Amino acid sequence: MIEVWTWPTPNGHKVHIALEELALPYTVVPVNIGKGDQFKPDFLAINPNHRIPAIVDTDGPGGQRVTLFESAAILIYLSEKTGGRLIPSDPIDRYACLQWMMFQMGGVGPMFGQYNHFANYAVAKIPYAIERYGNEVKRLHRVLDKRLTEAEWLAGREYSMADIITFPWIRNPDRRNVDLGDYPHLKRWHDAIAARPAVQRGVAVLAENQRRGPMTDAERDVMFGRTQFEPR
Ligand SMILES: N[C@@H](CCC(=O)N[C@@H](CS)C(=O)NCC(=O)O)C(=O)O
Repeated sequence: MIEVWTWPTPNGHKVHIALEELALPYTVVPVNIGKGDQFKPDFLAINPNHRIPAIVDTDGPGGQRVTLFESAAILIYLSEKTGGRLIPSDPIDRYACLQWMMFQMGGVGPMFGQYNHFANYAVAKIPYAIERYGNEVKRLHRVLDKRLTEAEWLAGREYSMADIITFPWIRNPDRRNVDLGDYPHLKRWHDAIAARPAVQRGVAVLAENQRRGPMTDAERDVMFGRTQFEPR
């Protein structure tokens, strides 16, 4: 059985969606990152980087217990656990899939996250930072839109982990001040993924805990304060 230590954020949703698409049984361990659960010893034992998502598979390779953090590593693991599903077997498409997964991990996630921080969470509004990351958000949308003019899916011909890892960052475009109508190919891709029943189940995991309204001072302190630099 796979335990998913998670919270309803884009990085958490990637793993929920992949598990649903693969129809793998799993249990959810909520890690309330606004309350500081990511700093608790049981979670730090799985992820010393104190970020969700992480998994524990009690039935890993050779029946061994496996723990994993970093969402891309988790998605590759889940694919391999199921005989390579959701990562194309054709070598060209396979490398395209890995390439776009890295693009999400190195570009989309960090840049969108920084935009969100400076535009929505930071107490001090720093115009340079908001503009810098806002430009990056738009540039990355353009890169994805262009890719999707030449291929139906990010990896090429089939829906794959590259789409699953990117989709949670493209939904809710209002949070990034983005109009998906400006990126018609990306919108076509988004709408096709959003309609998948497994995706709908994945984004519903822990949805009742999703933040509504502005971040409280206590949450801000946990996420961006001293605790961030002095994990317990
Ligand atoms: N590169 C990591 C990023 C994980 C990440 O940033 N998770 C966020 C939620 S989306 C988190 O746990 N934040 C808690 C904190 O900042 O203390 C991954 O892809 O798994």
